[in-house]
Amino acid sequence: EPRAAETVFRSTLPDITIPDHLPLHDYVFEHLSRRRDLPCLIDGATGETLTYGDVDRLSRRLAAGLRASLGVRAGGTVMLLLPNCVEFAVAFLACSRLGAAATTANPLHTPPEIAKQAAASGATVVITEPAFVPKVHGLAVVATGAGAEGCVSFSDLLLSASDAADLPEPAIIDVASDVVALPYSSGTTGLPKGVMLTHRGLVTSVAQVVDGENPNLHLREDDVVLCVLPMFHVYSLHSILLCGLRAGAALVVMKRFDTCRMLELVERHRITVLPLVLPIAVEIAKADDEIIGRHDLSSVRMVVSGAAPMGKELQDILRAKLPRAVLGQGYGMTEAGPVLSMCMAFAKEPLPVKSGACGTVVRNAELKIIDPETGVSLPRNQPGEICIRGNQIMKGYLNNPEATAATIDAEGWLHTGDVGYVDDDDEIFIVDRLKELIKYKGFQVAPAELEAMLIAHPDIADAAAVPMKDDTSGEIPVAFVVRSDGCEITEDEIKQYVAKQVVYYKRLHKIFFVETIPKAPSGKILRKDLRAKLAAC
Ligand code: AYL
Repeated sequence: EPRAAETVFRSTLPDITIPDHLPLHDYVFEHLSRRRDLPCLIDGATGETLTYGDVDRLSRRLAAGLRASLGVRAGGTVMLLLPNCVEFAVAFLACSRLGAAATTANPLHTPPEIAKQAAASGATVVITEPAFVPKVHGLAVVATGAGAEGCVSFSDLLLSASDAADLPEPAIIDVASDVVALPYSSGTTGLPKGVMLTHRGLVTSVAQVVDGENPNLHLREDDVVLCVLPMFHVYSLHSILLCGLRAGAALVVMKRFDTCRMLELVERHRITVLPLVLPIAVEIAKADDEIIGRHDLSSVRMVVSGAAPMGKELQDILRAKLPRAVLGQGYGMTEAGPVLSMCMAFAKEPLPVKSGACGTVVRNAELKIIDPETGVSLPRNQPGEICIRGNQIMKGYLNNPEATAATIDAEGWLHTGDVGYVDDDDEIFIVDRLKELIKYKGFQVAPAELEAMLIAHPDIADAAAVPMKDDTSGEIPVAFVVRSDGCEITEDEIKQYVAKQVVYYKRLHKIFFVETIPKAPSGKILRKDLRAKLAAC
């Protein structure tokens, strides 16, 4: 029986030609010959600047060193356990050159969290800072900086290859299937899984945003982009590092966020593009006009927000503080490659946008909104599950065909678990989330991970972790807990028990003791009921 025509939304910009033969590093450095002397990475702490030529050379040398000293080869996996630093960028590009995958992780993760990802990803080498070396076990460790005993030194690896040395023989990369980045994400359900992003996938996603005659996100060679969002997260990896390099912009790399430091750097380097997340936007909004007034922020022409919803009120406050800047959102999901939509006010030929919208679907992609019950595609202005299709989406979850099949359907549509609609001007508004994910300051917290931990405690009979709305963090993780018979475990004890095992952003902020956890006959937790309970209190 023929199916009714689907309502498919496309970019209002025409499709572009996207290279489908270049590995990621060759794609971002495609224009290197005329950019060798342009600034590429600026260390925010020291002001030290690496040019495009420097970054190209260092990444070649590191690749040669990783191959010669640590046996990293095509098909291998390297874990990057680094805060923002220029070494991150060099290491990521070196892995790309080798045909190896970089699995990125937050260095503040606990040793068990790191061990889990290292084992699941198949990483054989980890690149980290001396301070985090004690957290890593069972892998070869490369340490940046000085003074890490028993490790291979990052700078020695750079020195082991001569300046002239290209790779002895370039790695053979199959751009359509070889994985270059392997971030971890829990997707719509369950525990974190390795998201396989291929060379072609990331090239496509970067091109969709910054390439073409009228790029959707217009970055230029004279732009200076603040890189304070962590590059181990796909938002910064894609939309700052890779988009910035492709466009030939300079990136000011900042290790830790601090409002005053950030304002200083904006003034000193004449930063033009500020990619932010909600908590940073809140800090700027809260900052005294007196402090803001002390700095010349007139260079900022674009403020990009992504990774979590940002309300209209906050956008309005920010707009007043940075009157020369265009403000807008990008919408992404690790599995989607990552960007689904980008604000059209950032285009070379900008269009007006509405507050609260999170962009228009990127070029060379299809987006549809489906009724979550029936799967039927919906017309404009009707909310439903957002689905996307195109070469940019993930290849799948590593070693997990079931989870892959539950996320990408037989026709190639990736189901996001986000609820939204497309309005009359093709702008996308996200209004709800079907998936269980909790988003704290843009970071993912997988309820399944917290629930497994809670249920493992002998005094806890059952538990459910859910998001609670929060003005500065977006959402905070909280839990409903059923105590085991006769047990008196307290809220504080439970919070402590979890806090000891997880990175700071997964900590539980509140515990609600209940008699039972509401569940469907299938055993699935009725998270909507719990979220409704929270909204009422
Ligand atoms: P993940 N508004 C509302 N929710 C959002 C938005 C947004 N602008 N962006 C992301 N989300 C939520 O995998 C949404 O629920 O990727 C989505 O499914 O950690 C989930 O976060 C995905 O979380 C960009 C802009 C990348 C954003 C990103 C997203 C990275 C977060 C590149 O330029």
